Amino acid sequence: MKSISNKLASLLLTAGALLGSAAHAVSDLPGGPAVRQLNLAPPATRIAEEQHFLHWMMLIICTVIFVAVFSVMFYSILKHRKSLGYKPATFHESVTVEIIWTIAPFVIVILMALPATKVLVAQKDTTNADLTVKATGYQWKWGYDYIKGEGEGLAFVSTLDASHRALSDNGAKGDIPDNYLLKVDNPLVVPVNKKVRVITTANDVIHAFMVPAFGIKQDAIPGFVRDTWFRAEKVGDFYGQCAELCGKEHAYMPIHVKVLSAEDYSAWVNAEKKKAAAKADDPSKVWALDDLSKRGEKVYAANCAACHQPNGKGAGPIKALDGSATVLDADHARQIAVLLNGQNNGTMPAWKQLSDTDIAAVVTYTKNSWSNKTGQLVQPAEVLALRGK
Ligand code: HEC
Ligand SMILES: [Cu+2]
Repeated sequence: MKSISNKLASLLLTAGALLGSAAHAVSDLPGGPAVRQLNLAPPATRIAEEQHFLHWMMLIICTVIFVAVFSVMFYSILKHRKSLGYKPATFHESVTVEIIWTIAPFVIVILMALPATKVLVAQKDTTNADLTVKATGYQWKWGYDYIKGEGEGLAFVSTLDASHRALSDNGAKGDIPDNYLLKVDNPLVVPVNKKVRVITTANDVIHAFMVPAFGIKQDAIPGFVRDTWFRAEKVGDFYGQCAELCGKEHAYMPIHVKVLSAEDYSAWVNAEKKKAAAKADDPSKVWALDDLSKRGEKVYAANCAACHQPNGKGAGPIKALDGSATVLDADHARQIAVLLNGQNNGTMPAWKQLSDTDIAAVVTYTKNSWSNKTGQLVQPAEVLALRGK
């Protein structure tokens, strides 16, 4: 008896946790999801506002029609049923009725289609953008390239925060931050009140770029470019996610857009430009083994450890790097080629978006870690020479 009631209690607790009322209270995330959110995300752009209006207008029209039609139907069925002795009318082809049931829906459809078309056309108008950013979907992260406008030339990759990933791997036990699985290392930063065109594409499979508060959702398709736009009307942080099932880590490629005032945005651009200049690696630089391996450790932790494990042992179909013949091979080209092109139809993804130095660093690191003690040093120039081959 006791154990049954215990089980029941834990079941109720689990149900409570699912509803969000467990001990670890999660609060609304401004610009992101709210606890027990029912409505669309609070709009931060005109387009999103208009989508709200359309949504509610259509819902109200449909509800009114639903109630009206079903009231008449049930009333007729009940009042005119055979058991009350009702004698049915037996007319055919009432022109009046036919005209009414043609005209009325037609007018309703037009009333709904006109404002919807207006918003749809506005959504698709990506001309005259102040800033153009390319968003590239990767399994499983987003790459952002500032193509045109203030910040042109900036490019970075935006990945889920490792601590959130670890929390998820542990079954989300403990304190859950409000931005759970939405925190990234490098958010997409844009200026407020400027038209931002987002060009979407992908590197491997179809992803989709979605930010509900902006009212945008656009597929990112390998080999194609699509675009969408937004003009954020308030500064703040806004969140979205990849919205196209893109593989097993689909839930781990969030989108964080940071909207800054014009001055803050300029300051951010300047700081990023300085950082990029400082970081810009000269692929002809000749590195020492220790320095490059240290750098490679970071590259490995950020990009490889999720699959190959921090101990290099891999898991299941993910081959171990510890002791791998490819990694141990004295011919550096063999492992560099795996990194540049991927392996086994992309189950090992290509890493050509990493810099020559990062690839050289991670290759050097794997060649000198765990039981791999090759002493081999791979210089960035070797990677550069093999690119595009
Ligand atoms: C999405 C998971 C994933 C990530 C991330 C990943 N790999 Fe792999 N990797 C694989 C899989 C799966 C294979 C095995 C492919 C096959 O079946 O041949 C593999 C194979 C390899 C191989 C060839 C091993 C051999 O013996 O054939 C090397 C080298 C390698 N990965 C290095 C890396 C490095 C370095 C990184 C980080 C930059 C990395 N991988 C990131 C999944 C991944
Ligand atoms: Cu995706």
